[in-house]
Amino acid sequence: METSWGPPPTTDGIGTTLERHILERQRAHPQATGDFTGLFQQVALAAKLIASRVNQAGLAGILGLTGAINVQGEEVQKLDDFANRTLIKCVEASGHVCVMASEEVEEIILVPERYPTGKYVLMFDPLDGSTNIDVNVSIGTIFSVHRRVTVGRDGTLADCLQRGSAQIAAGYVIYGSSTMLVYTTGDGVHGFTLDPSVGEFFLSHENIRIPPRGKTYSINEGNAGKWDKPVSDWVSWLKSADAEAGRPYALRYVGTLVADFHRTLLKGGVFAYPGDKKSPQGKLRLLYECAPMALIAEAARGAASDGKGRILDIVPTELHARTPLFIGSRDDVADAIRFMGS
Ligand code: FDP
Repeated sequence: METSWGPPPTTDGIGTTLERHILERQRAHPQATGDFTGLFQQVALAAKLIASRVNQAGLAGILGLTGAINVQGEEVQKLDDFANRTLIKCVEASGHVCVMASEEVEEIILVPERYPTGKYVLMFDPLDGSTNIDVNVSIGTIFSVHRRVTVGRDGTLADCLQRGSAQIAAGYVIYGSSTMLVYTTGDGVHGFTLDPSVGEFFLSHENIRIPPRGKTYSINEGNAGKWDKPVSDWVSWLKSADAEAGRPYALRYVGTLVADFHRTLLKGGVFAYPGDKKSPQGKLRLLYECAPMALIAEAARGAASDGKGRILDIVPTELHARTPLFIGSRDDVADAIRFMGS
């Protein structure tokens, strides 16, 4: 059965803003200081600033490259750079974090001396799907929040290298036909749609659950020549006809993780970026992409695996570590794991 989404009714008829939603949940924890709500407000502000820039991209002279090469060896787009600077600027002055890390920056990002530090660690992929920026296809921002594990003014690398299951929140923003922010604090996944006329995110997708099985698979088939046999066998199986089992699956691939994951979250199915002969660890980054999406997937009753075990159990050894990823509907991910183990 298809779920139809929309704002849930409120007693005052105003709608539930992102801030109100987080505040109400915080009140359930008497020890809460409001710090977490404060951090979220800054992330949401950055998302609105980025969304506004994305919407004007063709007009504002910010399409194209900066000329720089990032830590991943990729050409930096102007919008990538804008999104990265915006997130850092919005969050660093707020006093809620002790350290940050960005997919675009080689080392950890410390809070300048002029600002206080706080107990949280924020990691983010400021603009996911860079190759889709110039062609007006959905792009996104991904973020992950941990509690610090070190003491002292500044956070350290150890605060960033925590396993995914230690995340206290994760989310993403999709700049698509509308701008949406989806987040979890581990118990339930909630989606908010930006109303650009008021500049607020309103609850539109309450308690999202991934269907246990879907009808689509999402993978870059252009890499098929480099795949290992288990991946080739799995994809061939997904494409083989078995009407009773609902196969063949349809292929959907945007090439922006946020967009491919968002569709999978709402409709079910499986997204994969496996390792291959050239890149055994695949392409996607554990800390900025896979772990936050895995927290969301599991909180929505789906699953996320590297083909062997839970993504959330992986202990990162470096800031920019990569991992193979199979994510989405519980039964579809279980099928993938079965093939990977064969
Ligand atoms: P991009 O390089 O365009 O920023 O990790 C980045 C990412 O996009 C993901 O968003 C996306 O799922 C994947 O790479 C696409 O990679 P391919 O072009 O190799 O399919």
